[in-house]
Amino acid sequence: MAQNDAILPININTSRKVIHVDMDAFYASIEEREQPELRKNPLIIARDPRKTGGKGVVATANYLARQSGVHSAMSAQKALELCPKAVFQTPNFTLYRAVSDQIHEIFHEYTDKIEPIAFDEAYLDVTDNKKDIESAVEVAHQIQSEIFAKTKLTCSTGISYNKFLAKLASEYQKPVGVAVVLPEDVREFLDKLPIEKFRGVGKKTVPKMHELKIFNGKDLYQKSELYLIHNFGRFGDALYHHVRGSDDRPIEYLRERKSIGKESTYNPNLTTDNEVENELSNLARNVAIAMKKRQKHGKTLVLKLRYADFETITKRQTLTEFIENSEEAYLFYARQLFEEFGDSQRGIRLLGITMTNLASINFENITLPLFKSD
Ligand code: TTP
Ligand code: MG
Repeated sequence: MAQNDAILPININTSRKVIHVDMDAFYASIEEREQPELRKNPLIIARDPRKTGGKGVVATANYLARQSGVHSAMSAQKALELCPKAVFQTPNFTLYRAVSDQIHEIFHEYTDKIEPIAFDEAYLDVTDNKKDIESAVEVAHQIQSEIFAKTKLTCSTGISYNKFLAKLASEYQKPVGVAVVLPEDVREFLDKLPIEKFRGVGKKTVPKMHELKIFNGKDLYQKSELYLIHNFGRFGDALYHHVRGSDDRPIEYLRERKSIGKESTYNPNLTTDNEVENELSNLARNVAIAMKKRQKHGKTLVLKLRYADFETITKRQTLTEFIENSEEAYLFYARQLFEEFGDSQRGIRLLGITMTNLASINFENITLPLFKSD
């Protein structure tokens, strides 16, 4: 052990509790749930290559089809050759997206620190969770049960103190797994891990690793930081840290916000309605971009303006329905408020548009466009 310590110059933060959740055969399981008779067949989620003239790629396949060697990203034609009995199902993204929203709602019961990676995959930081559950393994179990109760779908979860290890853990016992990697088990777990399982070691890197006689984590661990940087550049440095169980990347979540807005100050002041219109249009566009990024929409628009003499007023307009998330819609309501309460001739030094009364956009509350594009 002392020997190892000597080559462990890095501080490893083991205080976080990270869960990686990944749904099992996601698209395929949803289709099986919708049409249970599909369960007994190999099922491939792709357009049928017999109907597309051989085009298309496999999104995913159920586990039965995977036994024949079918996998994601393979051409649908090749999949048909490997598994001629398979049923092909055209993907229904609207449905998958709705299930993804449902899963995220469940995550939010435990934490808002959620980093989505794909429709069916996310990292959760549950170090401080909303239910004050001490054990991250317990949180993972609860999430898995609740997802199953509400969607009839299974997932696998991996728990550890960083993202790299949590993800490896979730793959470890797929499907329907809950696997944990504790700090004291990291060495053993990573020593045995085939090199191709390390994050970022893809098809191109594997042959080079093998040339350097690196076949698993144990081989990788023997290499110095300089050696890995020399051979793999910055990625080599990441590997050096990962194989020691160190990965400080944070869970990159979007903070829940009560309002989203943009404002600008003007020097010289704006003095004409035209200038105001232009600036409101810029603000409306930037608010629409920010709202889209967070997948939000809102019912209230707030216009803020400050005059040359520093008098500041805010006026709001609240609708019964969500306001469509677009530059045009925000500009429309901001302009209405300005026409009613504003006066460009007094000189305007600040304008702001803020949306409040926010909710996540989902399939029940989606808004219809206000303006037709004709
Ligand atoms: P994955 O989680 O990679 O696969 P999976 O959920 O189908 O199976 P597993 O049990 O191994 O996790 O991807 C999630 C979904 O994303 C998958 O159901 C289909 C879609 N997908 C594609 O459309 N193309 C791809 O190349 C991959 C990898 C996934
Ligand atoms: Mg998955």
